[in-house]
Amino acid sequence: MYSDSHLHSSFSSDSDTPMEEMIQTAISKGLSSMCFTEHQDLDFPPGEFDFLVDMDAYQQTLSTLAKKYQEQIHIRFGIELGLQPQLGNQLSDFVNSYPFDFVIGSVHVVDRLDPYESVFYENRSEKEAYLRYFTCLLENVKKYSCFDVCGHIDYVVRYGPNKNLYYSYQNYQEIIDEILRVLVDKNIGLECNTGGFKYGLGHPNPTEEILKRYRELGGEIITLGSDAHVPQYIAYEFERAVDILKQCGFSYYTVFEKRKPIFFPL
Ligand code: HSO
Ligand code: ZN
Ligand code: ZN
Ligand code: ZN
Repeated sequence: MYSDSHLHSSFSSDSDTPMEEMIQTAISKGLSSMCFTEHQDLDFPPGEFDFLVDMDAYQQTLSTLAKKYQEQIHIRFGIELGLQPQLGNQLSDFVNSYPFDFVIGSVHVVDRLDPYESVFYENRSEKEAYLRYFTCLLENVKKYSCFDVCGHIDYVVRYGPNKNLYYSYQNYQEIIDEILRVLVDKNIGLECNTGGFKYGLGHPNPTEEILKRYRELGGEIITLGSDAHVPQYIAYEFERAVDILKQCGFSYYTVFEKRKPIFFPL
C-alpha cells in the first residue's frame, strides 16, 4: 500500500481535524505510512488564519501518537513551509530547528496575496495572474534550498476564475521549464498532489505533462500526497495518480525519512 506524504490536521490553521482522527482513518484505508505536513507560512498576510504551527504541541502530540499506533502505521514528521522572497534566513533557520523527516516548499502568497482569494485575479487577465504566480515560484526556488520537494507547483489554477479551462503546460512552457530545471539542478523533488482532483480539475497538481517534463529533464524525485485537511480525502485518487506517474516514465515514488529519500516501486 502507498504512503501519503502531504497531510494536515488541526495543527494547521485551516484544519479542525484532530491528528488522531487522521491517523485512524489512514490505518483504516490501509496506508503503510503517513507524513503530517502542517502549514508554516511565516509572514502570512493578516486575515482569517495565521498559518503558524504551535511547534511544541505538534511535536509532542505526533510523537505520542506515533508510539501509540506504531504497530499499525509509520507516522512521519513533516512541514509545509510557505516560501516568500523576503523571508531570507528565517526559512532555513526554522527548518534546522526541528528534526523533520520531510519539508515541502510551497508558494501560498504572491505579492502579499493568497491566490486562494479572488482579489489576486482582479485588474489583470487570468494569464497574467498565473504567470505572476509562476514567476514568484521561480524566484523562490532559485533563492531557497531548505526543502525536499516543491509542493503543488500549479496551485494557482485551483482558484483562478476559469480554473484550468484555458490552462495547459504549453501556455506556460518557458517559465515552467525554468522552474523544473532549477529543481533538477538542485536535486529537489516535485510533488504529485492529488488535491487537484478534489478541486475538480481532473488532474493532480501539477498536470501529467509537467510531471513528464520533469522526468525528461532528469528529475527522479516524486512524492505523492493528497493534501487532505479532513479524513475523507486521505490518499484521495492515489490509484489514478500512480497510473499517471507510470505513464510519465517514473518507476519509483519517494518517501522522505530524516530528510533522505527512500524509493518505492510504483
Ligand atoms: N493555503 C491553503 C488555502 C487557503 N488559504 C485556505 C486560505 N485559506 C491551502 O491549503
Ligand atoms: Zn491548507
Ligand atoms: Zn499548500
Ligand atoms: Zn497542504
